[in-house]
Amino acid sequence: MNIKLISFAFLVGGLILINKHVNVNAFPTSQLKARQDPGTLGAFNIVGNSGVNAMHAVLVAPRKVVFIDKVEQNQLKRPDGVSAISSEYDLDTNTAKPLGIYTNTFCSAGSWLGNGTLVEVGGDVVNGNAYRSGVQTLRLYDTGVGDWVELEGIVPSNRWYPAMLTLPNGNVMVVGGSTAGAGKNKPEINNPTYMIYPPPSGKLVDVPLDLLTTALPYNLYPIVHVIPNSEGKTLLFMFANQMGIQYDLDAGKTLFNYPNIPGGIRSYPLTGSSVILPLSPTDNYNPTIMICGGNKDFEITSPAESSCGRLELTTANAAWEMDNFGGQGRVMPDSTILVDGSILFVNGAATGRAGFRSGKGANSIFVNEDPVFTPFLYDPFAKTYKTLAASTIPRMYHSVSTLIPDGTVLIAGSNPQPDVTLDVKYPTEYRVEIFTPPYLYTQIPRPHIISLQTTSIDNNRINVNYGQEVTMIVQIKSNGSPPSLKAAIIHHGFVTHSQNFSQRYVYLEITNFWYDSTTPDQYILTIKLPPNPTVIAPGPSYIYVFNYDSPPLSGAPVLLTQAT
Ligand SMILES: *[C@@H]1O[C@H](CO)[C@@H](O)[C@H](O)[C@H]1NC(C)=O
Ligand SMILES: *[C@@H]1O[C@H](CO)[C@@H](O)[C@H](O)[C@H]1NC(C)=O
Ligand SMILES: [Cu+2]
Repeated sequence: MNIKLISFAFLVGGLILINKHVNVNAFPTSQLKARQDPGTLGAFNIVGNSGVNAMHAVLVAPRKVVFIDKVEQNQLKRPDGVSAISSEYDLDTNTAKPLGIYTNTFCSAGSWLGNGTLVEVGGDVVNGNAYRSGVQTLRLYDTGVGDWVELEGIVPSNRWYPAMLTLPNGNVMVVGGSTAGAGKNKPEINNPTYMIYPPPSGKLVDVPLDLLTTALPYNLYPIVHVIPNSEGKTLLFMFANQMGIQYDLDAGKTLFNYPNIPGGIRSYPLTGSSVILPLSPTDNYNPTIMICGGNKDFEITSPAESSCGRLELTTANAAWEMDNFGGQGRVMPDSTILVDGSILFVNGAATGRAGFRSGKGANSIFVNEDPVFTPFLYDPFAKTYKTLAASTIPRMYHSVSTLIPDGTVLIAGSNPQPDVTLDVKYPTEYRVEIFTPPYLYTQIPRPHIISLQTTSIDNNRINVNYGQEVTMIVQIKSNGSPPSLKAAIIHHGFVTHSQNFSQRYVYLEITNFWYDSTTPDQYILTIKLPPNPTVIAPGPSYIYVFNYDSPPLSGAPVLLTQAT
């Protein structure tokens, strides 16, 4: 079906208008809050082998995830016979194939350019004959090419444990890190600067950032998010240790300091996780950051931090609102926003910090202990936690979690040691799990997104623009009872070390909604995309339409750009 057929059908009276021009004020906030309790706790299933340890994970297509590891002796080999450190995982066949990385990626970062190319930066020094230095390497991955291109030595300073972010103009920002590996950072190896790629001046340069000095020694993998605003300014929330600032990137200056977060330290190796809670047009995308877990002391017996803080980033004099993180301390938790806007907290340890084991075999001493097997589902509206079904696999240092467009969550990795070790209590972990959240167990019919702007949904990204109203055809086998639809756009981000660079969840206004009586179970919707790239990063995202809290069979892949 295409647009012409829609207007034809409308003329012959085949379309029944259910809800014309739902304006922003009438956008049903009550519906956002109404959650179905399906009475189940979800389930983990082990589905395959990641080939390399999943230190980083990034969804590159609806059914494909790329993993990146550090240099180590993985079973999966590159064509030249050397152990691979990056793989592409196919979610349909549950198999991993090696990708071509030739420089040391321990521990780098990544984020999408607005044009849909993934950028990955940094790492560690030369490793044997097989891996060249990665500390000044910039890597590019295009879904069309399906493999890495490495630009060695182009990064002006060494970057180990930097953060990355997609900027509203589509460039990426690389923030901080150290110039060499360290258990925790120190002044001699600190890199208190950021750089932007592609460089606006034509030449890659490092720009000083004071926060990265103030927050020593806990400033690695800093937390960085774009603050939504209607003026289109590039305002950033930057945070490390316990300190947050608002930074004006256009002016190159710190505007003010936020209050310090109470409780423990939140940055590597006392690693916590951050998430910008779902944004909504109903309150003009008022952003709330939530930062969870970490630890108080750099001490391997220290219990993990059992608090989360929520802070409204654009409310004057806002204070941190603290809770007990569902009653369970975690260091290195992963926070994954699900299709219905709830947050899944998973993975991590109840004791210790990020880092490698010392000693061998039975004498091993792990710096992270007491793995937390149970995920918590957090409702950002009710501010409640629900304990879900547990995994059987410890997932501590170097593990990941990411949303898949079918509404499930891929969970992989854990490797608290310098090289592949299988005969220890917490071995190098290759098993990939899929967690099926409770919302997939309801009897509520799942929408099937057939087309977007007349293009059928497959694995290809459909080009859309900020502020655009897009038409979608959705099938819902609702047995006569009317569906209750909501829509959202999700930028899935780049996941590593409990951070999720450029992650974003934004509710979308449904502006029109018809039932197409000419085709059984078929609905036609128009959906309004966010107004500007400070609300959600340009580049690859997925549009979701869900019925009550029941996710679609798959989100629609789009490439979101500014109209030219
Ligand atoms: C996106 O921009 C980068 C940097 O300029 C370039 O290397 C890459 O080829 C571009 N990707 C596409 C799909 O045009
Ligand atoms: C990162 O955020 C995106 C978007 O909210 C989500 O889909 C993804 O699963 C998140 N993953 C983690 C580990 O936070
Ligand atoms: Cu690491």
